[in-house]
Amino acid sequence: MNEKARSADPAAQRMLDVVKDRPAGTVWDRAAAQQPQCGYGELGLCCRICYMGPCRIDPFGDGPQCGVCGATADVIAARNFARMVAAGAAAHSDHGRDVAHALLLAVENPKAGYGIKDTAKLLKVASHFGIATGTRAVQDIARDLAKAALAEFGAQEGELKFAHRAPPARLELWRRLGVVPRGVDREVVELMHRTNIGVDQDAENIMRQASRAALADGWGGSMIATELQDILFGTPAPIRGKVNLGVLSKDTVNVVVHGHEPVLSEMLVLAARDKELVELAKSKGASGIGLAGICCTANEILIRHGIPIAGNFLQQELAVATGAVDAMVVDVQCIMGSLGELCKGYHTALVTTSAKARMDGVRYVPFDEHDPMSTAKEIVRTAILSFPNRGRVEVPDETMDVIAGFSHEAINYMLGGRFRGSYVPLNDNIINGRIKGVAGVVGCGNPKVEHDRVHIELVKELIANDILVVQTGCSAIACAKCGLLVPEAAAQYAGPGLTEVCETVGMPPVLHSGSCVDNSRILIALSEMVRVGGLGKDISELPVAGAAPEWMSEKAIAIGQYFVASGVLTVFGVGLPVLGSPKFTKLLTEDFAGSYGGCWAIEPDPHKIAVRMIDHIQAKREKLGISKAKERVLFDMEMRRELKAET
Ligand code: SF4
Ligand code: MSK
Repeated sequence: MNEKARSADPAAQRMLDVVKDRPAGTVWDRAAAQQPQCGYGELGLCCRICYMGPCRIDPFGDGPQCGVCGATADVIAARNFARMVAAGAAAHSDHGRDVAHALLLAVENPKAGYGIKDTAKLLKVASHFGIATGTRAVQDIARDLAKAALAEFGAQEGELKFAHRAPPARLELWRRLGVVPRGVDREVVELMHRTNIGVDQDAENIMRQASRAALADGWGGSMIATELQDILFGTPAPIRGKVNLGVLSKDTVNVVVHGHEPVLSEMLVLAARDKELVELAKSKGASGIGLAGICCTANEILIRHGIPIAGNFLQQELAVATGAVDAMVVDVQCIMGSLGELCKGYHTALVTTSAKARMDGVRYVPFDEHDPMSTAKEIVRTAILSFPNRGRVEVPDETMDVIAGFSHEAINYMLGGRFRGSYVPLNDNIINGRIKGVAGVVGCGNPKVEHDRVHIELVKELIANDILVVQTGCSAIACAKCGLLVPEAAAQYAGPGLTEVCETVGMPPVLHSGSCVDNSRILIALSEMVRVGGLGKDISELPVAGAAPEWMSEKAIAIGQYFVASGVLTVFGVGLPVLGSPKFTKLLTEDFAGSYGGCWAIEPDPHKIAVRMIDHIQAKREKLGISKAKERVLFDMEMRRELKAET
């Protein structure tokens, strides 16, 4: 596979050329070495849940049609899928739990250095939890909120508080279906129990619990993470930043943060500005200290501080290969196991910081939550000391401007003004047809498909059809790199209606809403669109759709399932490990539409994903009676070739 076919990003292509002959290789080389990958696994037909197995089902019908225990293809595929939901929900929710701990710490140990940045949001979120506010001290309200949020993880009965933010019709539907989450941990544990050997052997019933666990993620763990992070570190508002490997300055000491949780990176932002450390960096010949991010930690510090992003998931190794990363600091999730060996071939100091995510042979600087600044300073000092050891530095030139930070509140203010913030203008523009609908395009990168290509082509086609796109995670980074997340992109790529709205408000046609846990912001935005009125009584009636075009993580599956269970058509690119069971596939892609009003779709081709989403949005418009005949802008081969040439 040549470098061009591996990535649509010229900076990544350039780095792939640079590392071509290096023994360490990259994720693409390892993906190639894995070919052909296990067909049973691809189809969801392999089971290793107990040690009578591993078992596999013959998809052609000639070999075994059930495992040693008698589990069928339907049950095996459903159990595998449900366990991905459980793992994804656990990851997001454990993040949420840590943020709730940080909020408690902010109150109980002010010396730790965390404070309450957004008091208005504290009061609002406290009210969702039924916590008295009035004239009470901020610290007391925050303490109560932190404790109430922590209690949401261990609750055994009842309903998660944030589930009540869903439109009443949706909440009622969940109640009828028996999927309103109780406690976050309870739903994940029960799902793991039910997918053990010899427990739940009905795919539909397994997925009922999978929905409950997924909803516990989206409307529980992830939403707690997002909301409490905003309270602690500030609610994002539109902010300008830069993105791509070119942000790594050759002259500064560069610290790259990678992972997901902002509790340390927030301190690194301050440590990188510390006068003493800046002086130390200068004494080693650097012009200063630069901070940049990879993956979702990058998104977190971009949306709050405008800190540049060096790249998305598939670029983590390429960043090290520039030779300009003096320290890479990682916490949890999406950190490639190859980094340890890779960094040994460069001067880069790799530092793990989470007790939950250590790497064999890699330096561990435990994150001290009671004194996070000293951890942050130690890491920056480590980077400064490794700066003089730099070898050859080859940083691609590419950088791109990005406007990020479109939280639910920011969208509110932007559209309705600071004092009468509201989604009314958004709904009005959807009803009058300037904006056809809203699409969430999110998720990872995957070497099974050309890096960034599917994200970019899909999003361009959506905005050309006047569909406002909201993004998070590595998908947002992919589109930011090719210039879609700036206001000027509207005139260049968007349809006339969307362009008019964007130019009036001064916003990009593609809104960056944050990290993976911030998909919960999209849930809140959808609920708000319903509440404002004119677009039906439930999320499933809205002209909206979602996609994860280059997904790879179990977290993406949890996200997909909570969007589906919230009533949204959700299209996954690459593939889905369920196709070995036609019955289970039908449950996900057809039957769910009947029960939840949202369902999965599986489609690797960006153009076909776009067609599926646009047609869905159009059908919803027709149902709402707001459809004026307008042809879909069909991207013919010529236009698609032009797209390819541009990216
Ligand atoms: Fe095989 Fe059943 Fe054990 Fe799975 S649970 S490995 S299908 S025997
Ligand atoms: S970081 S989960 S690769 S989006 Fe959230 Fe990116 Fe996917 Fe990790």
